Amino acid sequence: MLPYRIKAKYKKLRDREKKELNLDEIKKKLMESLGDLNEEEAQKYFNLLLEEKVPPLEIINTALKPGMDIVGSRYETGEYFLSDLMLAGHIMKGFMNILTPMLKSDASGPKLGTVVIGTVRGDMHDIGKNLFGTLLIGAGFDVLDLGTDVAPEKFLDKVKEVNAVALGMSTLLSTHLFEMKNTVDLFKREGYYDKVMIIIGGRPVTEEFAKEIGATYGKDALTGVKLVKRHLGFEE
Ligand code: B12
Repeated sequence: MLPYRIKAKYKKLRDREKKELNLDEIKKKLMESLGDLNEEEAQKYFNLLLEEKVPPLEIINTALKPGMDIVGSRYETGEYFLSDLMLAGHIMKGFMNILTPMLKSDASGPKLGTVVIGTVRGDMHDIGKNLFGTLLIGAGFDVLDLGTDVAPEKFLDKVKEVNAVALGMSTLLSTHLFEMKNTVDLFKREGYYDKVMIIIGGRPVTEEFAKEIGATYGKDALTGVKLVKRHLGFEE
């Protein structure tokens, strides 16, 4: 517990900052401090946005994801190392833990079916995939999340087992796009391709690639959920 005097001083500082910065500036500060891996600053601006009731998806799309893109670019140019990617993942997960319950909150009403999701074999990135799963739950789906590093056979087995209405695959590694094709090809070989919608997403995935392998392309998690709903006849 912070002593009262320190708490009051901190609150005064925050109030001053709130008055001096508009919402767009606070989002930019959050993006930059995440890009700089300055956890304390990032936490401060994140809290300000929550206090201002900025919707969780807006915080993700306009501040957190762009902040992670800065980290990615700095890694690419050699300014950051693997340990920095790990720290970025850790900070981002902390924020997602706070936002996830808010994104799930309107998950009442009838269930729309089960969607199996996972990150392809060899890939450990899961933040975007988890966001997709959370938004699916918020939209009324049951989600079976197979986690990361998922082999094509496991995707197929689970889709069969739970009679899934859709399969969502994620990868952030351009070197692992082929695992998406492997999975779709397995579904085709096993006669399961026409029984389930297959949607793919992640940084290196393009509309063209999705078309080429015979899957639906979700450019982001929210668009992906809308496409699944539309495919099943639930979306306007
Ligand atoms: C954090 C991070 C990590 C963390 C991941 C932590 C975790 N638990 O996920 C760790 C440290 C583990 C990591 C490791 C590595 N990483 Co990394 N990582 C990142 C970083 C900085 C951020 C990723 C992120 O979480 N973004 C935020 C989320 C919200 O965005 P997102 O996942 O893209 O999701 C959005 C969309 O893509 C979409 N989406 C995602 N999945 C799906 C699925 C569906 C169905 C739908 C509809 C939508 C959808 O929805 C979201 C938006 O709404 C990126 C850089 C970047 N610009 O993305 C590099 C990046 C992806 N990593 C990269 C690399 C090279 C690696 C390593 C190989 C490094 C190494 N030398 O070991 C390893 C790979 C380990 C492995 N086998 O997987 C490269 C990949 C380059 C390439 N050729 O593809 C990137 C692009 C960095 C760079 N610019 O060089 N990484």
